[in-house]
Amino acid sequence: MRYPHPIHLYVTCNAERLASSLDFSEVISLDSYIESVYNKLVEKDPEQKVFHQAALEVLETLEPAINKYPIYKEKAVLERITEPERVIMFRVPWVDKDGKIQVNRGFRVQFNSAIGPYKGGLRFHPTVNLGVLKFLGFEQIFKNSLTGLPMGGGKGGSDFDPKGKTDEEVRNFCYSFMLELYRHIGQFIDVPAGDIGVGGREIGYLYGAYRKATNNHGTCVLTGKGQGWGGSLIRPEATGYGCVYFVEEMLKTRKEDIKGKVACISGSGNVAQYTAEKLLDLGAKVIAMSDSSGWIHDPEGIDREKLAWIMELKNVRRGRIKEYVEQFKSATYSTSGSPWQLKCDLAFPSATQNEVDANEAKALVDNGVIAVGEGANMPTVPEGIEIFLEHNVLFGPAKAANAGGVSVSGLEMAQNSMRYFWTREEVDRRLNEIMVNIHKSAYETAEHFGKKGNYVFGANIAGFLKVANAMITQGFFA
Ligand code: NDP
Ligand code: 2IT
Repeated sequence: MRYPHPIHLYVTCNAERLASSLDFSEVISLDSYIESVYNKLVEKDPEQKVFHQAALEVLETLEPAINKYPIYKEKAVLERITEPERVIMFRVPWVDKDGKIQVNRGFRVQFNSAIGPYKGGLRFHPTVNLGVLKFLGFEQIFKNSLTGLPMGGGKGGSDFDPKGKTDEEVRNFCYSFMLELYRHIGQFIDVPAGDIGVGGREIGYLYGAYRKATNNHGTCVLTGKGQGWGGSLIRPEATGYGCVYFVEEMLKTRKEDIKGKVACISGSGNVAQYTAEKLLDLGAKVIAMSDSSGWIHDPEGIDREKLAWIMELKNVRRGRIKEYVEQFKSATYSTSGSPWQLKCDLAFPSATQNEVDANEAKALVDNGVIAVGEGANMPTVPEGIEIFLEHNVLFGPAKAANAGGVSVSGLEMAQNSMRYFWTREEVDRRLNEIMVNIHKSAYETAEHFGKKGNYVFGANIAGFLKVANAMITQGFFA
């Protein structure tokens, strides 16, 4: 069976190069049932390329499970799991600083609620469209299942660009966005959180708008809330810390640890910052970070003081990473290439999808990379993943490696339901335990199906089976 395989989905630090293209020159084999499911997705929405990429990656790896257990085919599980339960799309009018009315598009993709209320972040970025949010919502189904917590998969956001906007403009936008979204969410329905462009500031405005619209705290209608009004300790840190915990577990399988390793990170947002912090805690040296304009290389290492400076730059002043080289003379800044050309032991792509292309994966391998932890969602192109796996690199796929963020969101929901809170140490201990369990489950599932060490395979199948079984038990209409 010959099959189109998306390759060359090439993106670097430049957002404009995000536009992906399909190259049908390369073909792979797929089971005919899986192929027909995939073909229908492409036929139905030919422009949703990143969604096709995410779906194909999962569908390919499910083949042994589908062949072993015919019930999944009989009950049309693949056809159902690739179709969102509901998509909400809405107009978001808001007033800019000049008093002019602007209109953006808002979305919430409620993908799958078989094991719990829809759960997943909101992304505010000019590249957001339905295809991007379907890819992210689809990934979230399996990621949330892996956490072991009762959360379904969803994702939302807008093509609104918070970059360069005043606080007042961001607040106006968030208020208008929530004035529609509030009817569709709730602690037992759908619980959004942050993602690219949505951090503590945006969650604050969204929560304020929710309260104003409903006269209700909603118990836990959003996660990533501030401390003192229902937020969980460690939620800001959780995705980065969790990704490092996952890589630590992968390293243990080779009797290695983080201490003394050299690490490159892409991005300088929430995930990247706390990946760097935990790497420093565990004795690694971080030599590179980036933003969508370029990247910095600091061969002396980004230490705690420098990281604190980056956090202030990005979270308070909202400046560009290139300012780092004016402050710290040991570093260089570049707008071409990427951190992946540097020699490092550990790589943490933590910016956006398709940011590690095949050449960059090859360069990392040639430079001796030992482990890759995907902090971002789907940051490595399919060809790049193949290169890592072929060369025996410990490759932690996003669904497993970055599940720490949504896990602590789940713990925030639990604390809100109890009307209580846990200490920093307690939440961090639980986060670590969840990441250790996700690693174990992905590792053992891959081994069970004869693919030892292939965490892509293990994470996809382990995440899928729990949701698929719930869908079958609840009947085809659910
Ligand atoms: P932030 O908005 O805090 O930071 C994003 C970082 O990535 C910034 O440095 C940004 O640069 C860079 N970036 C964004 N878009 C692009 C692009 N198109 N090309 C190159 N660089 C880009 O987001 P997060 O740190 O929260 O998210 C980063 C990744 O992690 C995303 O893939 C997200 O889906 C994923 N993730 C996030 C979780 C969370 O809890 N926040 C949980 C799990 C996964 P600039 O400032 O110049 O735009
Ligand atoms: O991609 C992700 O897992 C997130 N953006 C976090 C979602 C959440 O609900 O905390």
